[in-house]
Amino acid sequence: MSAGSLFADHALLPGGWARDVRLAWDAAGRLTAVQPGATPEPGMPRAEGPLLPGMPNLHSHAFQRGMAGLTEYRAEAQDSFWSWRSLMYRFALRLSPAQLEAIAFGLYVDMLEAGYTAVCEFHYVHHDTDGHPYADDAELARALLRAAQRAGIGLTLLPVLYQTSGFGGAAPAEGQRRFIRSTASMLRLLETLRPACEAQGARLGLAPHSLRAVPPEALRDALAGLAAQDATAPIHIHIAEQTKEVDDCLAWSGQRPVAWLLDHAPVDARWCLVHATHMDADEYRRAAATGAVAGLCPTTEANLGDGLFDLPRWTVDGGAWGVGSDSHACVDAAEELLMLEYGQRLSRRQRNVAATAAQPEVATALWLSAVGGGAQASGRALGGLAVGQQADMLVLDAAHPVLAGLEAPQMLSAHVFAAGRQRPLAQAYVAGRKTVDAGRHPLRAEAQRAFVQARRELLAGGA
Ligand code: NGQ
Ligand code: ZN
Repeated sequence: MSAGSLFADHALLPGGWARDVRLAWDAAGRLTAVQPGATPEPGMPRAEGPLLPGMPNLHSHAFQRGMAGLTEYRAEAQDSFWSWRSLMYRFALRLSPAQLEAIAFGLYVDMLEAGYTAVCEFHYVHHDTDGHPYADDAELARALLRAAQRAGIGLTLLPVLYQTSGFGGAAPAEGQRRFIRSTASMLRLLETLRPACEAQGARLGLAPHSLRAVPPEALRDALAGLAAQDATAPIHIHIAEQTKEVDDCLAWSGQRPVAWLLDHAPVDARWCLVHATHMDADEYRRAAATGAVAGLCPTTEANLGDGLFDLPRWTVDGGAWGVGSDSHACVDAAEELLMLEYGQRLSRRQRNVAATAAQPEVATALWLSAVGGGAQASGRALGGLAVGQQADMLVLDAAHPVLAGLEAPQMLSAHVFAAGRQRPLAQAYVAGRKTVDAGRHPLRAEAQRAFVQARRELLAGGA
């Protein structure tokens, strides 16, 4: 990596839009200067359009990209999240390490072209197809690390603890055999992965899959073990995605999942509550007050029929949130924000729900909040265009017909709300390094070939 600089006529800083911004970063890709109202130094590179902070993608199951679009048919009389999950398990059971790497590589290249400059990988397919550990227990995690490295995307790796098939210690199902590990083996896996993560600047955290999959003692022991290794590591959990999950948790404990978690775990700003979809008023208030990030995956939550998160109820108490592409039926940061805002509009019969008095431009408000929450959930310095943060940046294509002639905030607004399936993004930088130019990743063709080949193999081998 090498130090660099950029001048932007318009840049979206954490406090809002600024003009004539001079940015500089050091050899590690960390911003050392962000000066509005500056004059460009002679020969300084200029951004071709408005500069945005790159979006951290806070929730990904990379392998699911290989089955995107392939579950949109009637499999049961009344399809649901649970019938989708059966199809997904069948797919997960066939995956080889090489196929995972190819799918993840293709996905991460897509992400970089789609506005995501970092990803949190919630990684739970650990073992071989028989459910036995690979000779190298970290085999599949290493495939993800390599894929991220080759694509040039930032990574937070979250190995997933998975032990039971339901509340109350229900034994795992046969179809879950690749996910299961003891708490001790998880803590060893984290130790094994730490040097590889450090070598490529990836952050290592932990993801107890859900309260359905991790019994209370295991949750407690895993958190204690993690804290002994890294007391500030990010912790992600699927928490209340489906109403059945809420009902089952009530039947087991007398409490709803978010309330149970808040009473039994040290939830704080390290935590990301993924799919905190079903909360009562008390849970919204209490969970927001912990400083945890709500991990919202609007297109996946729509695709799977989860339900709607109540954004204003969360933000009124200062709740942090970010977005993830989760199952990757859609891979586009702007589209997640559009879906999030539209869900709120549909349920409230209002417009511009995420806008505030301080930030009336709704796309700007959405983008900044999602960057802040995504950075926090990533456990990395990705918090936007400010000194000390990593130089993860996007340049809007000001010449694109959807944007041409507009003011900078309108360009972002058009990008989120009016671009349809076009994508007016010109460049992406990760840690100051240009990874996308003219909307294209240099390894796009190679990545797409590998992805298509892996998917073809998986479908040919499929039941
Ligand atoms: C997952 N995905 O781990 O891939 C889950 C489904 C489950 C989402 N929740 C499996 N979107 O929750 O049991
Ligand atoms: Zn998930």
